[in-house]
Amino acid sequence: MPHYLGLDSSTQSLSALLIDTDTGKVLANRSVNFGERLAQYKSPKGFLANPDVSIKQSDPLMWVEALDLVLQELRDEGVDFSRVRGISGAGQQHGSVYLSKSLDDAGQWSPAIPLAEQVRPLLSRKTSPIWMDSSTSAECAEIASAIGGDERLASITGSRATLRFTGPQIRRFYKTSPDEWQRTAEIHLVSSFMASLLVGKSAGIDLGDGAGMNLLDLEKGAWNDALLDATAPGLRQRLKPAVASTSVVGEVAGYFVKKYGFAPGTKVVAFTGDNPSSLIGMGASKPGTAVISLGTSDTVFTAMAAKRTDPRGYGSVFGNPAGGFMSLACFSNGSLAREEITRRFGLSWDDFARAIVEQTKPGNGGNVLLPYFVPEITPRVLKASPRWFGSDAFVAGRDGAAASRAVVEAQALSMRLHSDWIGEKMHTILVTGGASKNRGLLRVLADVFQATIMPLPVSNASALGGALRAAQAVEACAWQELYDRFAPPDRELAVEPDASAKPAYQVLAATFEKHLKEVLSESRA
Ligand code: XUL
Repeated sequence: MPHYLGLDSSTQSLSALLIDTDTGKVLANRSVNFGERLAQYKSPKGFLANPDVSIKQSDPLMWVEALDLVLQELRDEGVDFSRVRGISGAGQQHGSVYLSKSLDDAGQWSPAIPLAEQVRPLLSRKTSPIWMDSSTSAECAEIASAIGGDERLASITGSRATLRFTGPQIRRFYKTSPDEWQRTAEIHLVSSFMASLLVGKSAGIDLGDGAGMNLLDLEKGAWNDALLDATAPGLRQRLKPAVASTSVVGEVAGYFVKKYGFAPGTKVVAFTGDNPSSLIGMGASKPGTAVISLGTSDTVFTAMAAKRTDPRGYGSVFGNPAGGFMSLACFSNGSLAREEITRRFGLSWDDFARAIVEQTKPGNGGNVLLPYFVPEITPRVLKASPRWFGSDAFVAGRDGAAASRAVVEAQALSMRLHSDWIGEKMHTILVTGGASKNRGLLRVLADVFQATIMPLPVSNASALGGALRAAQAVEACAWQELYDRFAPPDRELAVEPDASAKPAYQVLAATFEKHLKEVLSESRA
């Protein structure tokens, strides 16, 4: 009975999911929430406080400690790791980890000492910039100009110079911390860092997540020399060659064999980004099915038949771990914005859903919210600037029901508007993530997209994607076989669109876009 382990190191938690490929069962599914379980890192939402709101960084040791913690908990729960044949996983995209020594030269981890204590002296930079960071406007402009403009950059890497992407982040580090830069021997993404911990040596960045760096030539599947030079001198020596997402990057390190009982020789498959991993976990790696992932950030993505780039410049193209490419649009005001509304109005998630389904109607009586409680990625809004338009009670913050519908309608309209470049009508949309069980949200998505919305029964698609990727690489089986067993959409949970909502959303979309234009021109001014 072969077991496979999938891990997902995301913004707010580390999840682990164990599958049995014979029975098609998920055997264990556990998460360690950083804010709750590792409060000593002072990162209640997964990142450190900073007086400059554009700076969002995390302590990478928090991710290391969470790995020990989740494995410990699974072992205590009775998981027999000796039956695991392969491990893979994912990390929040774009975040980077800086080491003073290549992990190839760091020696073996000692099982007698917690892993975080052994990694601590290897960090050349104490904190990791993460995807929520928006402090790299100057670096984006410099990189784009050095390469001949944003269009050219997008044609090579699939994305324009993007604030949260790793290349601009690396350039900022090189410019602002030259001494630490000199001490840096190796740079990892969160994904390749987690894989490296597991194998006890340096694991390559995979083509799926590597595409989120503004450094990878997508067609060639290799780092682009001109971009490495435009980003920071000596960057090539600090990056291992990128690897295919299906590569085995090594065998599990002795630390995990001795401490948790993994079998020696257990294979570790390259880790990828959480969105590419969810594409697999949702069984959506063939073009034709779109996915909406509702998490700290909301994302809309789909496997692409051919590479295309977003003319508005917000969307990205990443590698599809099953081969080819995928599109992605990322919205930073996802669950953070929804939580802000429930907090302000003292609503439970049930109240929030009821407000949408029972107390308000499509179009929300003309009440519109621009839900930019934190700087927004899509479209680019550099300063938090929520705006309320509509009735006096709504604008004065006295109508919790309208506010609940307004945040979700704005998110859905923005997702629809900013994923039109993908060029395919979305008839069926799979939904995953923490909020994917909320019937209020699902109703609005179905009506705005006029599509069937299908939640996936397993809530952690990214960790599941890791387990499926490990199984596919080790057993060389067909993706579809795995999807049939582990990712069959549950048609009973499907939410069908209500055609009578269409006119209300035509009107609301026009109002939303008008207000959005005003905010964007202010943000640029
Ligand atoms: C995608 C992105 C986010 C993170 C969240 O480009 O920045 O979705 O991957 O973990």
